Amino acid sequence: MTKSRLSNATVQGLPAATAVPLYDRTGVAPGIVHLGIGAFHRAHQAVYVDDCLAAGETDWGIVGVSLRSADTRDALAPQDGLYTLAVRDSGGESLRVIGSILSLLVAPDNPGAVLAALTDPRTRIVTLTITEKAYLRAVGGGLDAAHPDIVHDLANPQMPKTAHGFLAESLARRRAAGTPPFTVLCCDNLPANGATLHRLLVEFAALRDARLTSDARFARERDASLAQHIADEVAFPSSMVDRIVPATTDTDRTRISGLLGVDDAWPVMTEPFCQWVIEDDFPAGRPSWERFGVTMVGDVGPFEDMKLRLLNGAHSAIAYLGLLSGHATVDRAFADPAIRQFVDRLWAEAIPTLPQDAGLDTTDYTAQLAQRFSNTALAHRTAQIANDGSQKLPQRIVASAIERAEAGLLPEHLTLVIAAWIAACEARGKTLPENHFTDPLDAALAALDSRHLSAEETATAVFDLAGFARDFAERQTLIEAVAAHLERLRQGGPAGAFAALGIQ
Ligand code: CS2
Repeated sequence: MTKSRLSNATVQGLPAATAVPLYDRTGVAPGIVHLGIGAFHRAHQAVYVDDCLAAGETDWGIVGVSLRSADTRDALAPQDGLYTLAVRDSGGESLRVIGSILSLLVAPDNPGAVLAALTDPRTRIVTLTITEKAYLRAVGGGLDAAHPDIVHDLANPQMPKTAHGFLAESLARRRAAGTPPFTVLCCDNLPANGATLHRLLVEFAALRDARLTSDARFARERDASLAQHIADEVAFPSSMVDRIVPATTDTDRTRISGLLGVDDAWPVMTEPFCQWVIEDDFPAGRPSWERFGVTMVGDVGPFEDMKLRLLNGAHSAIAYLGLLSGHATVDRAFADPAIRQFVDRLWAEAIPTLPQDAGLDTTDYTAQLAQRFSNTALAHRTAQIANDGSQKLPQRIVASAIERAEAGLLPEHLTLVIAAWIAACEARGKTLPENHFTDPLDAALAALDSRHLSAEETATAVFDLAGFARDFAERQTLIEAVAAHLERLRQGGPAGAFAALGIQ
């Protein structure tokens, strides 16, 4: 017999051990539109919002938007947006059904519905987790104006595909209607993420202004510069988000549905740890997140740097060195004594690049990270973290390497992570499955690989392609260090590279 589905109708009948929304979901109004409704959002921001809704702040329900695939909408719409959050560690698993997602939209199916949600006066905050590559930055850091999706969105402002296109069009419509702008809250792992998105969106809006000025169909907008409006009147607080969220597997789905007694097509797995630090700049109002563990601050920079450089930097190291050493999950890679020792040394190299006067406790932080990476109940796949290295390494690894080199020190461990990324890319289709992980630079990387270049030629070409250390005077020193590691990885694998660092 097929089980019934998790939904408003079945949620109150779940086993008592599962926490469920106790507030009246029909009384919740949408106040937040979230772009990028993947597992991370559902294990993090949506949970804090669920807490606020349960406390009676009923104006902040979430409209979830996928910019690409219909998968999440197809899984959750039949469940009235409900899904199970499974918090797992060696002590067991606790289940909670989250009710904060009121509806789901798929941008390619219906861009008009997404624009309608964004222009709804009740929408006062737009949050984003669209992954690093969806910000469409060129190698120099500015907007990639030649990207086909940007070209498309400039030519078709009312049928956008990108986050930039949706934000610009909806902010233009709100201004035309006299509706105050929403606050844009970036929740991706980018440095100064709010300021970065602000800068990119102003660039996009300037291109759009220029385009509309020359197009008779949009004469109405001629006098009003959207770029200026976004630059002056829209708030883009930065935020640091942190929770480890491995991709859900079919085994997870079966186990959770068994525990619930009803089917949940897309439960989300996560760890007990959860952190959100947000710059407090919300002119249109916000939920009282601070009541539920969110830290509201004036400057999120130090927290962001510590997280990107210590957590995410180590994650990338574990992913690439783990893959090259045959470890499928973070906990197994981290239990490998050589990788463990390497990560300690990587932290020691990166920590001096963090602000010394911001009250960061890096000893406590790294001890906590070591515990989190050892969580055997998560089975966080190294291949998942390995995706999009060209977009992730600049803020996780290259930025620290540049600062160490500026201080006159050779960042031997940081540069090994870059070499391990290159070697792991080269291993695909050989010792690793062909598409074990992917990268926006895959076509160019495959072309490089087919030329069988020396380690130094490869490192130089990869730095050029990815724009690593582009404006750094001592870029060549970093390239040579990466090349030396890459040569050893090619010859002797991770053991060879570790031996040169005195790691057994
Ligand atoms: C990971 C992050 O996949 C990755 O690149 O490093 O998703 C990481 O798990 C989160 O940032 C943790 O907050």
